[in-house]
Amino acid sequence: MENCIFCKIADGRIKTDAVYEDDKIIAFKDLNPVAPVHILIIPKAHISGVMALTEKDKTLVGEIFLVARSLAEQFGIADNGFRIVANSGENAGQSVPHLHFHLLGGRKLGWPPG
Ligand code: DGP
Repeated sequence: MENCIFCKIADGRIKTDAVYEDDKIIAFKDLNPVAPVHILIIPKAHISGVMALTEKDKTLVGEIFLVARSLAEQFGIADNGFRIVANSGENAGQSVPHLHFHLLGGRKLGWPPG
């Protein structure tokens, strides 16, 4: 996608310090962190959000969760707990229309979310 900010990060048009990368997935620190650990995990291919997922994405989503699990260990938040969040649509505050999963940890996270 020509003007998608996360596509630009995924294909290197915008430089980012990736904390994980393979041929299908990239993870990088959120620009506006809301927790001591706040990482975004995204598919490199453009998928606009959760509601655009199809059967063919089942393996990809599973792989994203395994990346999240691994990053939780790497960033030292596995033991105390963390949250994985995918905002979908306006009411959830999705601001970037490219599927992304927030990995949040390093502090007590309130529930329910605001
Ligand atoms: P959401 O509200 O779920 O759509 O979250 C989008 C997140 O993306 C938000 O926390 C800020 C982050 N973000 C937006 N643009 C950039 C960027 O260019 N670089 C990085 N690292 N994060 C970004």
